[in-house]
Amino acid sequence: MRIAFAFAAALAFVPALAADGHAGHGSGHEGHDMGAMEDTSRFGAPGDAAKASRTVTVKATEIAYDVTSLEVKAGETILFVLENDGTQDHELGVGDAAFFEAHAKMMADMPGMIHAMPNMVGAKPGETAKFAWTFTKAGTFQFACSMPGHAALGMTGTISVK
Ligand SMILES: [Cu+2]
Repeated sequence: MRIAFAFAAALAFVPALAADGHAGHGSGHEGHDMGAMEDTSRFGAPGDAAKASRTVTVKATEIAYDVTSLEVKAGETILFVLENDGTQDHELGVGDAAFFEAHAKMMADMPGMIHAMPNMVGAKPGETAKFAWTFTKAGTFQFACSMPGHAALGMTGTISVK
C-alpha cells in the first residue's frame, strides 16, 4: 500500500511539470519523439489475430512478467495476451529500444493517457487485453511494461526474431 500511495503521489505531481515544459519549449522535440514511436516498421507490423501462429500469454504482477524471453520466426504473427494478476495497472508492448525510449518520455509528459497503439495494450487489475503483431524483420527486440519505473524493475523481456 505504501508503494501504491507513493506512485499515485508521483503521478499527481507530474502534470504541473509537464505544463511548464510545454509553455517553455517548442514542439520540435516532441515531434521527433513521436516520429520514433510511429515508425513501427523497424520491428514489425500490426497482425491479424485470426492468422496468428500461436498465442503468448504474459502474466503481470508487482513487479514482474512470468515470461522473460521469446523466440519468433521472421514473418510469424503472435497473439499476445496480457493477464493482469496484480494490483496495479500494467502494460505489454513490443518494440525496439528507440520505441521504448520515446514512449517513456511521452508517458512522463502525459501521465494517465489512454494507449491506443497497435503494438501495445494496457490492463487494469484482474483484466486481460490482447493484440496481434507480425514480426517482419530478424533481430533482437523487446517487450515491456511502460508504466513509469516498471521496466527498470524487471517488467521487460527479449524477443529474438530469426
Ligand atoms: Cu507494469
